[in-house]
Amino acid sequence: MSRTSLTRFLIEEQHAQRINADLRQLVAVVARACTSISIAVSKGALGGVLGDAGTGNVQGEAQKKLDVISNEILLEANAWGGHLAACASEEMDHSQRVPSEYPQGDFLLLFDPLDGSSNIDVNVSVGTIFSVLRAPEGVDNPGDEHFLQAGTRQVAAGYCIYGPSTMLVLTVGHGTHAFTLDRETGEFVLTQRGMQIPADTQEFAINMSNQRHWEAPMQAYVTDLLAGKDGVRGKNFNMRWIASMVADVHRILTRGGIFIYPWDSKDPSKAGKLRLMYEANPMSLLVEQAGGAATNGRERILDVAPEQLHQRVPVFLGSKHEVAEATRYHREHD
Ligand code: AHM
Ligand code: MG
Repeated sequence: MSRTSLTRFLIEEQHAQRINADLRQLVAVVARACTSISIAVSKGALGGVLGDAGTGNVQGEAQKKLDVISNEILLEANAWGGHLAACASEEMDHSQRVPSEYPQGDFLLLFDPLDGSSNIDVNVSVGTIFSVLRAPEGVDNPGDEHFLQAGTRQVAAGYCIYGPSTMLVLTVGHGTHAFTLDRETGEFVLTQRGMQIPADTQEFAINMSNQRHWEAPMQAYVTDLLAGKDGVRGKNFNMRWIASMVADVHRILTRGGIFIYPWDSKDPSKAGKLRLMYEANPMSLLVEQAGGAATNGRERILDVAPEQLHQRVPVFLGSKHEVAEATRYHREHD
């Protein structure tokens, strides 16, 4: 049977009028950049790319060499194609316009160039997460404020996971589809069309070491999960935490589960660790397009009106009945 490459998939999406030529090119360019990042990541110690870069990002987090390299690869790949107006990155203080010597496009690209980068030095899966918005009509030189659009406005979102195999998981708003990188041909090949997250689960993913910092409804919810068959939930739950959102979400897209990074009292915003624009929104769109759900404990993440580019948000996503249950604990507490 003939294989469907990412190139063919995107052309067929264009023929079906689900994307235009510029968005097709944008996704293809991001996929190529991810292939380059995959090569850099897989070299490991042999490429001299492990360890800290000696710099910090806008959140005050230490940057790894591969955070910086991945950011550069994505910026460079997207600069000159004519499909983009500006980029914003978890690793940059402010958004960056396409240099004026290049043609300007209509789209805004946001990315976390290397998510889970604390895992790089221990050879555990990491990934790139991206989200695509349209520049508001009539805006020639988009700045940070033009990126502040709700997640429902995303026209595409995806991630690339650098694991035992490199996979691209993509939505353009019509289902969530997985592609596997064929390292011999350098081509992403469609390996799962229309991923579907089971509605029920017995698996949760959370960093339990933060438990004492959580708010009351979250404490109550996890206590009931841990009580298993003997508690109100009447079934046992297993726990997994890779500390790479891309890898944890990939597991959930594949076999179900709930991923949680809740409110906690450690950070001044109390909103947990994850970023709305670079992590929560694209993952929420992918999960919803696969039949799952994503909330911040109270409301749908995709409906949150962003106020800042680097804003953080609590995240509950995955199997829809379990996300509804966790959300119910929070709503009933309020
Ligand atoms: P990063 O973007 O700086 O890598 O941080 C995000 C990562 C997520 O991939 C992961 O879910 C989370 O941080 C892990 O957090 P913790 O270190 O609290 O377990
Ligand atoms: Mg991240």
